[in-house]
Amino acid sequence: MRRTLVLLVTALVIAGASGAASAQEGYTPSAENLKARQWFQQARFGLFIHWGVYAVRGEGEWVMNEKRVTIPEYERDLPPAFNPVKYDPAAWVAMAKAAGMKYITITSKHHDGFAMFDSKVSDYDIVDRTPYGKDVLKALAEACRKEGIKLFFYHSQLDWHHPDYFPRGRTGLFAGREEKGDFNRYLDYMDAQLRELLTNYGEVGGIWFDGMWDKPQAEWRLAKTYKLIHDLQPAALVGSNHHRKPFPGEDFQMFEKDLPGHNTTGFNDTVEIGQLPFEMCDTINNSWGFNKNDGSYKSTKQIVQLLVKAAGYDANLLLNVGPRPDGTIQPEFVKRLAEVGDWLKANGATIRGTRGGPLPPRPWGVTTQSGDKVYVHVLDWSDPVLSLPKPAKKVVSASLFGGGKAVGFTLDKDALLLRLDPKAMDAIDTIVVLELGK
Ligand code: FHN
Repeated sequence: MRRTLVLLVTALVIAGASGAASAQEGYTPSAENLKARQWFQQARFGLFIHWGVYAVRGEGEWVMNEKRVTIPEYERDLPPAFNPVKYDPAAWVAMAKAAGMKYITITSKHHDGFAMFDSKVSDYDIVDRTPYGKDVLKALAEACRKEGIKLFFYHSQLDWHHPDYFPRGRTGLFAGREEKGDFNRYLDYMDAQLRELLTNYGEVGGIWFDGMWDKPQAEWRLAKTYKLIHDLQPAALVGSNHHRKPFPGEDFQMFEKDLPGHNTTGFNDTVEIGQLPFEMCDTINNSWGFNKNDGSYKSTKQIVQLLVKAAGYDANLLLNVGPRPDGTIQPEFVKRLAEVGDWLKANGATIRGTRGGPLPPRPWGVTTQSGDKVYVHVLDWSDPVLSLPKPAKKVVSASLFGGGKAVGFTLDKDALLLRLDPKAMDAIDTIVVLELGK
């Protein structure tokens, strides 16, 4: 699956960029939007939630395309079986908060085209087609508002269900749709659902688009869609997972499964780094949607180090869970999020509210900074001396974060040498605080 996805996305992205042509040229972010971008950069950590009727199959969110399930089969088998009676949005929000997260990004509609909210422009939604019959996004929005957690909506531009998503892209070719349709009618439908999301759920943190890579040649009318969002909610941040340089009208840049500028996935090779706030998204196991067969969980140490590295790259980490069809979140995810939360309770000041740098990321770790403090995050180093380029400002003191134990240091012509006591090294992240003077 992953290899096909990588090849697919790469091929698509390389296939050229007409989408860019229709971006929001001349877009000037509003004062509210710039303020929201600052908040976003300070937040550093969010919860990604891939939830939909595909959870019923427990084979991830691409099951319709991978198992070549036709629309009639999908409609017959999944929505009628989706009844999350144990869904407790307050518990989800409490879990995110305890993990030290400041926002939640949930799938309002994924590639299968099924709306996880009460849409008036389609009955292919959770209220009209499931025994559960309630708007799970409405309940989550309320729970978030109560706890001061911002809510973002992931929205798939790619749609394997809508008849007017035509000409088809490279996916959704086994859904059994007729070879005809009007793409602009599909985009009208998409804009209508976006209007519902930005009108009926209170303040929305932003829209997380995905799927443009399915038809990069297409005329996506981005200017119209982005303007709609900025007009309805000026502070809402628009981002699109198109794996290219941000288009005018976008307010943040995301990187899927890679730190900014890296390309371990194969589909981040066309990404150009822009000037917008960064966000990296990743899974705890290897799946976005609930996958009962996927036990390849990252350790809590790996997750914390990912969060720290992301901060060192001046990026947020949006960490994913795929809830089960009954509405619960599997214990392997809950346990790791709680442990990350414990780590952040002790060390959050070295991540949240900081910017990446001043030193670019290194093989041994990263730095984050806030005011005259620089946090040196030693993630992978065992020698007693660590050499860093000499900071521009004078180093007044060096000490271990949390305990304040002094760390010996020497400044020579162009290097700062930190003397690290192996006994004081932390298994996850040894944080040396440098106080900088004038
Ligand atoms: O196809 C999607 C996938 O299902 C998931 O939503 C990820 C999340 O970033 N994005 C796409 C793959 O690039």
